[in-house]
Amino acid sequence: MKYAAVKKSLIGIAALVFAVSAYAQEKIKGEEKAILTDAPDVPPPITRKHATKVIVDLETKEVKMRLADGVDYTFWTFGGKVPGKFIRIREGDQVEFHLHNHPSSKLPHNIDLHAVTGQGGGAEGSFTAPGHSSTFNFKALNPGLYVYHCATAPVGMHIANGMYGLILVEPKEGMPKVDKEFYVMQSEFYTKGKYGAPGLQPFSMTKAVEEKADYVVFNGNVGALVGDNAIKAKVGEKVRMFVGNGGPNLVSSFHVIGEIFDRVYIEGGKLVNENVQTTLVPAGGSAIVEFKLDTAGTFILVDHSIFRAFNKGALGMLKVEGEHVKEIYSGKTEDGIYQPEGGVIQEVGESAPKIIPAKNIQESIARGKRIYESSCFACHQTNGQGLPGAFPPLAKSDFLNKNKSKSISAVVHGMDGKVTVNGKEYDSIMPAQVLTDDEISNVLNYVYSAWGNSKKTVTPDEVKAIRASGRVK
Ligand code: HEC
Ligand SMILES: [Cu+2]
Repeated sequence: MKYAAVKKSLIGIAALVFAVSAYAQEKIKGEEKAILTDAPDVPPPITRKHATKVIVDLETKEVKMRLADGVDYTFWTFGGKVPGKFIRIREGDQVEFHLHNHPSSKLPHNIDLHAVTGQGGGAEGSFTAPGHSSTFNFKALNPGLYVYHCATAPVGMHIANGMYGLILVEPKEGMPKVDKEFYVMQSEFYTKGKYGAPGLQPFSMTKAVEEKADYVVFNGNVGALVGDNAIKAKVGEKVRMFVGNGGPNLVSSFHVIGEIFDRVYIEGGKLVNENVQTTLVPAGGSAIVEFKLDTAGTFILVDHSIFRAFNKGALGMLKVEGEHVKEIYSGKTEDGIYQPEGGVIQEVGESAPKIIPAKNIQESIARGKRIYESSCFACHQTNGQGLPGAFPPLAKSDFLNKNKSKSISAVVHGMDGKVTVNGKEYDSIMPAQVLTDDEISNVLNYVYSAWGNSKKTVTPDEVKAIRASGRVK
């Protein structure tokens, strides 16, 4: 080899070695403050092509907030809400983390980020007394979606009270573009009283140890993603959900009714599975699910351990606007009566949750809306418009607006036989609704207040009387 050629190839090797080491230890360029968001919002995708120094400021705070209608809880939080703020950084970033513990806190707190490589995941570097701040640094070595949580003793209690959130470490090459991103985190609460028991509920250590959760919820409270709080998207859009599970105990069988996950980043890592119905999200773990919206509708997020969804709060909604593509899903095309055994009568459940009555009509209507959106909308449709030939409308229904006691009776005792609503005849069956007197008064107050109806009011006592007297003919 001639001298020049040797020199050239040596330069080549040196350049290669430099390139490889630069890849392993990407240079930190610049500095920025992390944008943090509350669920269900997610900070914007990272567009920079280099690693940087990211400054994260997170505050721990103990706050009294709503857990369910009529039920409050003293949550311990990262950033004032449950789940804690969503943090988004890039692989290779150098993070300067500041944990501030609000002076009003009764306890010290810290943070263990599963995205951290190092003892305790940041826990002992961040142990912070009330009214103090701690700083520690870490390098984001592995891309993925990670849970963070408080790890101050008793750890279980700090987590059970709401101290968890998600941190996304985007891979260097970024993530594929989608139209909407959402932050959904499941967790459970263990309270002294049963589900729905009113007032400020203290934490129950006994139930937590026995793993007997009273509440299993998405985003920190019952109804956080229901009705007006539902997450929204349009037909044709691609959505991505960053799903976490704070536990403290239960694993989640995360499922969206009426959708199939096109892609799931299993356990929030790199491996992608396709065409998944239900994905397991471990306590202290995550998953990223993606799907394209092919037709309009209300898609229900659940933990498919299904009593958690319908009896403990693990239910959310994704409302998709746009075209109902009949070829993909026709909706009901026909309804006939089928009654081989002469019909079924449903009994009112004895263990129906006890909730303190609404304080005023506004509160009753607000509660009623949530009941409507879980108990009635499947038949009477989202805006009370009904379904021709099958379910009569409640919007501007002459029957409803004229016959208060018959309407109460329909909900309490069920209804069947021929009925004419707004000039159209229906001959179908409405099953008795498994709801308490309070709940029925709330839902009817909502129905009467909505969609141009007559604004009649219904009290729990009126419902009680009709429950006692039997079906109103
Ligand atoms: C499983 C489907 C179904 C569910 C769920 C349901 N309904 Fe009905 N509802 C019907 C049908 C069917 C009729 C008409 C029955 C008939 O043909 O006799 C009806 C009739 C009614 C009527 C009287 C007719 C009218 O349109 O004004 C009212 C009021 C009513 N429902 C309210 C409710 C409320 C409030 C809820 C929720 C708490 C509810 N329904 C849940 C199917 C349902
Ligand atoms: Cu804590």
